Amino acid sequence: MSLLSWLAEATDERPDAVRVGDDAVSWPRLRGLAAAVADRLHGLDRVAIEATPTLHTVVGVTGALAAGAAVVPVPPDAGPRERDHILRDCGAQALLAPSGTPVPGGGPPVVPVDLRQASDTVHREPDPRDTALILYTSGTTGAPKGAVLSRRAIAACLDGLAEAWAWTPDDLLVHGLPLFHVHGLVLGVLGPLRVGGRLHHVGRPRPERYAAAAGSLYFGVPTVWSRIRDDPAAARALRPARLLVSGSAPLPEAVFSGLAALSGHRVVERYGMTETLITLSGRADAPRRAGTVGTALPGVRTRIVDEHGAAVPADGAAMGELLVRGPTLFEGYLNRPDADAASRTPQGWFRTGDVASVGPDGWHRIVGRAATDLIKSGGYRIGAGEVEDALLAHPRVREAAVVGTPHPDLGQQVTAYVVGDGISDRELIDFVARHLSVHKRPRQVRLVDALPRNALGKVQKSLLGAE
Ligand code: MLC
Ligand code: AMP
Repeated sequence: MSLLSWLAEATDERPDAVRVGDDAVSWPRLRGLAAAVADRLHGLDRVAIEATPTLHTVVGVTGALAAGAAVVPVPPDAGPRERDHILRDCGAQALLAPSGTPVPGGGPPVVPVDLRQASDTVHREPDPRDTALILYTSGTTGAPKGAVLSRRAIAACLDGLAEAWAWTPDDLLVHGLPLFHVHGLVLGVLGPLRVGGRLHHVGRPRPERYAAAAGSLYFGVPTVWSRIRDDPAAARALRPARLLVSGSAPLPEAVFSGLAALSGHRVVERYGMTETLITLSGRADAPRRAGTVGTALPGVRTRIVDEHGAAVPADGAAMGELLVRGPTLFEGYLNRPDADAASRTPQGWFRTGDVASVGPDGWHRIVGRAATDLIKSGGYRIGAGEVEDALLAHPRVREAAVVGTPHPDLGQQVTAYVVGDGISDRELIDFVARHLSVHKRPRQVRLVDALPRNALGKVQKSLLGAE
């Protein structure tokens, strides 16, 4: 069966099967546009794409997948440092982007996606074990790593979610999430192309755009749901929907209950990672409980262990690190066997780094993270080390320590403590925003005389308000 099985077969000619911003296409038209992209990419193994929230991205990703290439989304606001790293590390042979897009020296040729060009070539379905996506994601230190995701892992994830959420071709999915991560791209674009059901991507996840879209199924990160809760007219407009889903970061209980009061919906929460795709979720046909991320999806197994690797009791209270295994797991980090080995136990469980508890009924709660150096801000995963490296590249910065601090809208915000010479906080925020993706910039910079260090000289982040 094709990875994008619904798209491969759909005959429905309605002109708005897939709408992104102001552009819309029918299923057969999308198939034809993607086939034209696949014709041009035929024979390539790895194709990067400038992942703007546009129909061009949907067509480009679909076409590259049809051609059997591994797709590498590049965040459109990635600064030169991040873009250079991604393109070099993945060895992309082409970059799908508007003509004239600058590429670093020796970078791949730019191939534009042309929404006027369709083809009726039927490309052979690649092996399910082949790579579908390489998604770059932050670790605690260094530059982002490419997580290699197979076609069958994505298929397993989407089929599990379709079952849990009763997602069918009758749904209209609405969201406005970025198209370079699991949430917006895998669930939010490949989901409808496999499961069926129309898609309306509203460009950016603004409350009034969600309200106006009249969808049946909505996806958002907690920051989006909290902004909708704070806009009662938008929240009330979601009453006719079938299901609201939250993920990528913890949904505060006050947002859950505020939305329930205004919209009549108890949001379904699900949990996942770039490396594991979605592994736990609430269900459409089960009660929703605030503060929990539900039960294991089909084929997924979980284990919660103490610091010695021993399983903690499934009593809803004992906490430990969450380990997962199952058909949705990634193949490994590209070019990083060291990081790969460290991410799994000798028995093959993936270490999520999240601290969790599980009840006797299999309901999981995520209670925190084991490492403080991974920050979740607005649903984006941000490595403290990468932001520190960017700050240290500024000639007047001598020392830098980055932590996540509580933020009412974003969950956590990136806060930087900097020792520098004659430099302003604004200058440093803009400097990071120019070199890395804009969402990785510190929201606050505190200029200090010295960083707190222990006797071994290691920065004591717990004294800096780190969560
Ligand atoms: C601000 N801007 C700057 C700037 N400061 N530009 C240049 N220099 C500066 N110093 C601009 C930005 O470019 C942007 O412009 C605008 O200001 C706001 O930027 P922002 O920080 O992105 O906006 P904000 O409103 O705070 O974003 C909130 C948000 C966003 C919720 C919309 O964080 C978001 O989309 N989050 C989703 C993350 C996500 O999908 N995560 C899933 C990971 S997968 P402009 O022009 O663009 O408005 C995963 C697995 C799983 O976790 O379980 O799902
Ligand atoms: P990413 O790799 O960007 O997909 O981020 C994965 C991380 O997001 C996980 O390790 C969790 O820390 C966090 N996360 C995702 N979904 C949830 C959720 N529902 N509740 C709490 N944390 C979540």
